[in-house]
Amino acid sequence: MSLRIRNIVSQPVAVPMRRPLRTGAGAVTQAALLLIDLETEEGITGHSYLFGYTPLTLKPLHELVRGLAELVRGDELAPVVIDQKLRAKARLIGTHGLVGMVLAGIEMACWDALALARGVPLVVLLGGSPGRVAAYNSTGLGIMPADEAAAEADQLLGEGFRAIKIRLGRPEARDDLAAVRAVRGRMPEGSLLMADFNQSLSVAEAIRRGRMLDDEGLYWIEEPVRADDLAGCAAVASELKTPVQIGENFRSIHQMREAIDGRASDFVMPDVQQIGGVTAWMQAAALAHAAGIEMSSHLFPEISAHLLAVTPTRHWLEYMDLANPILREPFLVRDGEIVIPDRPGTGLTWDDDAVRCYLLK
Ligand code: SMN
Ligand code: MG
Repeated sequence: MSLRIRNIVSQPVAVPMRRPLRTGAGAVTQAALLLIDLETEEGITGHSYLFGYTPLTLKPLHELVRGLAELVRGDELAPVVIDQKLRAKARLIGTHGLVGMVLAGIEMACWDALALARGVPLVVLLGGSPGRVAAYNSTGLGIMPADEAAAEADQLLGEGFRAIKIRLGRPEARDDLAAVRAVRGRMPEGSLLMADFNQSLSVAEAIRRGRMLDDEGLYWIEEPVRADDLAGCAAVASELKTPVQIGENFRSIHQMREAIDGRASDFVMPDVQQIGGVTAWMQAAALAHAAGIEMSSHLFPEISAHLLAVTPTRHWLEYMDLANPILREPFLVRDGEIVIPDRPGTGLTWDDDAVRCYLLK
């Protein structure tokens, strides 16, 4: 049975965060989400959401969804074809930034609707099977004093995870070091600590601070310098023993290919929204596979779980709970693994009462 797109609508919500997060690139205190519903003539509705980083982006994103929907109304629900059509229409303005985010959101909603129509989880449509994916707890450990970080690490591990991530980039390197040591001191043998600078350092400073941290047992150092300075990333990666991780700011598979070609990092972690959706993720997974590089996810744990399950070099899923307050059935975490729900589609459905409560007017 083929489906036809009837309409694509969206709702901007500002959702409270369980643990507001201070990063080296500013604080995230509420989750600015755009909930997308792709309605078909046949009555099946696909869902996806975008993360707007700040509520300021939500109205423009909402307007872009409305405008782009006009271009595919009545079209057959074929995610790759729809995506190619919309990308061709957006070629002059380019497919980065807010436009790129909306293209990815529409594409993800197409895949969800298709999986719903087939009656299978997205992972099954992609050739995999539902199961569990190893996750690290990224819901806290913002930039905060060392003793508070240690206490928060206890909470994050207490949720059953064996890997967590700390944000770094305090004004003084010694304060980062103190926080890492305080957190490490609370972690059981065999558990992993990732660290994220959110692009806050110069190349020279990243090498200096990286060397200070090199014997602290960090599993990776993420985005030490500007994400688009691939040569700078490569310089840092070649100087440090600790693996360097980048990817949440890859805006296309082409940028990811440049990063891999330039040996900008040891690991990669695309963001499904920024890389361009499900199809782009699968292509990114092929690039990482061909290069023999471990690939993790960034945000969007719900759809990323399906995608990582069919990613040949799958590494770690970033567990964030940003969308939980507006989900009817938040995804379960068991023993530090996210459980891919054995229900059709991605498994995203909105809690309508909560959505009404957090709707941005
Ligand atoms: C991050 C990015 C965006 C929002 C919150 C946190 C961070 C991460 O870079 O990798 O989790
Ligand atoms: Mg990051």
